Amino acid sequence: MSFINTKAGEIGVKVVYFGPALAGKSTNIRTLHRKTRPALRGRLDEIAGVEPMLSFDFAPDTLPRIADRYRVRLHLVTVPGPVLSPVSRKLVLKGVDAVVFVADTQEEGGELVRFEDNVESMQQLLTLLDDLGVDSAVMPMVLQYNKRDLVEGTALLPQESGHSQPIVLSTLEALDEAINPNGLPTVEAVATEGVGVMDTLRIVVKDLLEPLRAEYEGSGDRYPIAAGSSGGWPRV
Ligand SMILES: Nc1nc2c(ncn2[C@@H]2O[C@H](COP(=O)(O)OP(=O)(O)OP(=O)(O)O)[C@@H](O)[C@H]2O)c(=O)[nH]1
Ligand SMILES: [Mg+2]
Repeated sequence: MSFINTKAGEIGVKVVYFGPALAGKSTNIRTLHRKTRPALRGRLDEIAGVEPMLSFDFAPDTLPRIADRYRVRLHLVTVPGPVLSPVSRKLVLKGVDAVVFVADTQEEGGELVRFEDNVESMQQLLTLLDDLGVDSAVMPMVLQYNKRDLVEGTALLPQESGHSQPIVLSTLEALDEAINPNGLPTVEAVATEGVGVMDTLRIVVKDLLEPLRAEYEGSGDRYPIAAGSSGGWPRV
């Protein structure tokens, strides 16, 4: 649910990075924080502990203003990795405007991520959105297929990972079939190297602009504002 800050001249939207443990959600957020200009972004907030979370906000200067005057400020937040309690994930999802689902294309090896974890995590996401009354069919969502640098059959060095079994990768076709039946946009990524990270965010934000315009420029119905008008009151 977006919110308007008239004093700052901004509309805030919440983009949640969801996905199974160790898929690379935090790496995405850290990379984005590093790559954005300090003048445009807030501080990287980190909550440590058993349910770690990361967040920061960022107002891209390349986005068009909404209702001629409001900048869009993105509030990017990760859900906690270990699924101790779905309640905390649900709380993070409260008020969500868009989701980046980070899937791990590594099936086995090293940190032992499994194909089923992606499937379970997607099911959990859809259930939680439903619980929150969010229509997942219309909410902007992008799937990021991460860890595309890993090479099938090679072994991670024991000192890096603590494991030495060979890496098995999920095929993108199998993942698409299992977690993307409706053909959401997908981006292949290597979050540790920054590959695909900006592209993922760009796609989801592009899909957010239309609903924001509809909401604040009243393009639909009750309180229409003339196109190009700078004096109208946005609908809040
Ligand atoms: N090889 C490779 N490793 C990656 C990539 N992205 C993340 N990792 C590694 O995967 C591990 C988990 O990354 P995180 O970003 O902490 O994952 P997360 O989804 O935030 O994990 P939780 O918060 O525990 O759920 C770390 O060791 C990362 O360095 C990638 O693209 N390639
Ligand atoms: Mg994390």
